[in-house]
Amino acid sequence: MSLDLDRFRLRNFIAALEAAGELQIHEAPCDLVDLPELIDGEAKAVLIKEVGPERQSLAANVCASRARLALAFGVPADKLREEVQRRLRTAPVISELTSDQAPVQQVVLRGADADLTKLPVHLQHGVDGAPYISAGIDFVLDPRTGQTNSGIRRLMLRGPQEAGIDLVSPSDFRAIYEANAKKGPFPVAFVIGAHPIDYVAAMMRLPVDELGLVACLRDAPLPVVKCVTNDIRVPADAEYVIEGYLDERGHVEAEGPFGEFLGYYGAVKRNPVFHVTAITHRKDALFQTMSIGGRAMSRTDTAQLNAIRTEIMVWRALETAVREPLAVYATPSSGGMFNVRVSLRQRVSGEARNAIAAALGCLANIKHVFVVDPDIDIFDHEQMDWALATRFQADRDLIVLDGMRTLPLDPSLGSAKVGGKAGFDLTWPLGTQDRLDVQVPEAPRFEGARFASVEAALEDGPKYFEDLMSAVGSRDGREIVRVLDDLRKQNRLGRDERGRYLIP
Ligand SMILES: Cc1cc2nc3c(=O)[nH]c(=O)nc-3n(C[C@H](O)[C@H](O)[C@H](O)COP(=O)(O)O)c2cc1C
Ligand SMILES: [Mn+2]
Repeated sequence: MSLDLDRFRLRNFIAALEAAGELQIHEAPCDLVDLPELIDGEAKAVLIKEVGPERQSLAANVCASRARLALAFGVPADKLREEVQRRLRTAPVISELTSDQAPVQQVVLRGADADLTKLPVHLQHGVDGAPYISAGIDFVLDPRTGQTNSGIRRLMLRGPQEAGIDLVSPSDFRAIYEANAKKGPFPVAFVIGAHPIDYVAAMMRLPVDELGLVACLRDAPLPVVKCVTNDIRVPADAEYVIEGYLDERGHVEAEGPFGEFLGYYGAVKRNPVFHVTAITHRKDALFQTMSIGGRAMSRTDTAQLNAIRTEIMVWRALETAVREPLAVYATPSSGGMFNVRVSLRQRVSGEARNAIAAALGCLANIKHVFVVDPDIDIFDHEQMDWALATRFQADRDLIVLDGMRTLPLDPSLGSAKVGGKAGFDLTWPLGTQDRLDVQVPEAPRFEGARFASVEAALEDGPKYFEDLMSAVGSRDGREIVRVLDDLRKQNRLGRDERGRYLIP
């Protein structure tokens, strides 16, 4: 099988971003301290060509917009969820390469040469515990199943060969580590610098081999290579791999604070320690960093990656809960999970509320769900605001759930262990649609039947002013006002309850 080892290379995707006008390039050499200013809140992806004394290249914000993620999957933004779901249904093909065939092992560093402090890792936020590697995809083997598990996990530098890893949130990796930690060092490999698809794959939490998941989502055979210091297989076309292990002491060392994905700092936690055994990389490797928190949430990698996962989980729940879901949107400004919008075509009364219950229950992280009829574009903030303002009665259409399992990191929880969730039913009650006062005004269309005169048209039946204009082919309308005035003076004009003119 011939494999294209550049097609899913981060550098190539960066080139595609440049062609699409989605890339900000910084040619001038800069220091690590300059990075936040060049990256944070930037709407485009960023390529910094020469960072630090080693003059390494660094990419940032690569996944931090839906347009760029859609580009990665080769579809328009509004087809992204559908395309990811289509690819999830395909069969994975994995092809193992030898070390000398694998671009990511062109350079192999071991022992003291495998030095985290030689990588372009910067302090992202003022109060962070140390510089963090924020774009690491971890791969581990689950001894129970033999499958590879993968996720995205941050690493806080503690020294040339040591880093803190955040394994506090419930995850497959945490469960696998905790089941095996006592047996000795637990091997793990981190990929840094990868195609956005690989990051989307790492965000999925499906009980399958997650190397296979990368292959499925790429919709192409995945080249893998075995690590040089353990048995884990990783994508062979990545930019960097950091190999090592978590030691058996478990959650013992201080990790954090860190600017988190809700837009606020997360506190210091007790976490395991990662030890480096090797670093391998491409010859012209491109390092990567990810934006996490702050005020420009919708322009962070984290919120955009979260949003896709949330939308897929919600869609699955909606498919079983209601007949005709149409679209789902997890707003990136809410971290891609807290506020979720759903549009659906209600077939029977109550479906909107069922959709709310399903969405709020399917993921702990979902806090508020807004459900609308098909005419509202859920990606349009103005239309959503209008729907909330005009289609919602708080005493009738608000569903509040208390004592729910939510995200412990939510700062509004205070010290509570469980939290509140709410659903907003912004749909019209079934049968309302005929009422004129729920019809949305649109420009007149003048496309009704033709008649010899206004009078003849009115004799045919009640008509709106728009119909009368089209009835006589009027290009003006004011002459019809005069005809109606004459009829009214002859006591031959009436109006019905909808406002249509008629001859009584
Ligand atoms: C940029 C980024 C950083 C993340 N960092 C962490 C982290 O440090 N710890 C963690 O538990 N989850 C983190 N996550 C979320 C996990 O990667 C995600 O829940 C993943 O699906 C877990 O996979 P697993 O359950 O297969 O282990 C991060 C997500 C993103 C997008
Ligand atoms: Mn998993």
